[in-house]
Amino acid sequence: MAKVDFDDTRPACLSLPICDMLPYRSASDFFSEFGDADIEVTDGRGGSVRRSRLNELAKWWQNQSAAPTEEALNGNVVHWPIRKDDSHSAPLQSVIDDVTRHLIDGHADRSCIFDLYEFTPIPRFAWAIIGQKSVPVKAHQDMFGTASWNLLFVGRKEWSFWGPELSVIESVQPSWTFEQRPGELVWIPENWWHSVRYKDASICFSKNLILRRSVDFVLQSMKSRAPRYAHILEAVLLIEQRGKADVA
Ligand SMILES: O=C(O)CCC(=O)C(=O)O
Ligand SMILES: [Fe+2]
Repeated sequence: MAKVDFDDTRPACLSLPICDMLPYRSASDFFSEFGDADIEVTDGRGGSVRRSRLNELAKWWQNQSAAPTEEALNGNVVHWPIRKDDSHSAPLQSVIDDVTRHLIDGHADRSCIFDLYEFTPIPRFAWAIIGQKSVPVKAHQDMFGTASWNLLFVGRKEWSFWGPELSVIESVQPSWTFEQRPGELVWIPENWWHSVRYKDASICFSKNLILRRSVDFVLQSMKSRAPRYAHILEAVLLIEQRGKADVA
C-alpha cells in the first residue's frame, strides 16, 4: 500500500482506500456483527458514563427510539473503547491496527510510544464513536496533548479547527472547516482545537497517539490529570533509556 504523505503538524483530511478493507460494508453490518456487545458509554473525554448494549443504541442511532438513558446520551456521542482484553471489542482491534500501520508506514515518528510495548496495562486509546445526526461535539483539545486520527466509516461530519496557540477560542473564527465523508481520515495534530457537527448519523474509528515529539508535554499532562498513565509512560521511557545505555 502507498505511503501516506502529508504534513502531520497540521490538520488534514485524507482520502484513503481503508474503508474497502473493513469487514462490514454498512451500519447494519456493523450493528449485526457487534449488536450483542455490552459496551461502555463514555463522554467525549473518555470518562465512563454507564454500560449499554449496542443493540439498544442501534435503534437510537437510527432514530427509531429515544436514547436508552436520555440524560446520559443527550447531546453526546458514544465512545466505545476498543481493547484486546475485551472479547466484544477485540475484533475491532485489527481495524485500528491496520489503519495505524498504514499511517506510520515509512513514517515511524507517527507511531504511538505505547504501541511499541505489549504490556497489558498499557492503554491503547482506541474507540468506535457513534453519534446521531446533528450532534455537536464542542470545541476541545484531545486528552494529554495526544495527536489522533479519526476514520469515518458511515455518515458525514463537519469539522472546524483552531490553532494550538489559542488559549480561548470563543468568538475566534476557525482557521479551517471541512466536511468528512466515508473512507476519509482526519488527522488531528497535538493540541489543535477541534469541534465536530454530525451532518448524518455517523460511525467512525479513532485512536489517540503519544508522539515522540510531544512526549514531554504528554508526560506532564498525565502527571497532573492521570497519574496512573504517567506511571506507565515513565516506565516505558525508562525501558527505552536502559535500552540505549546497553547499546552504548
Ligand atoms: O465524534 C467525533 O468524531 C469527534 C471525536 C473527538 O473529537 C474526540 O473523540 O476527541
Ligand atoms: Fe477530539
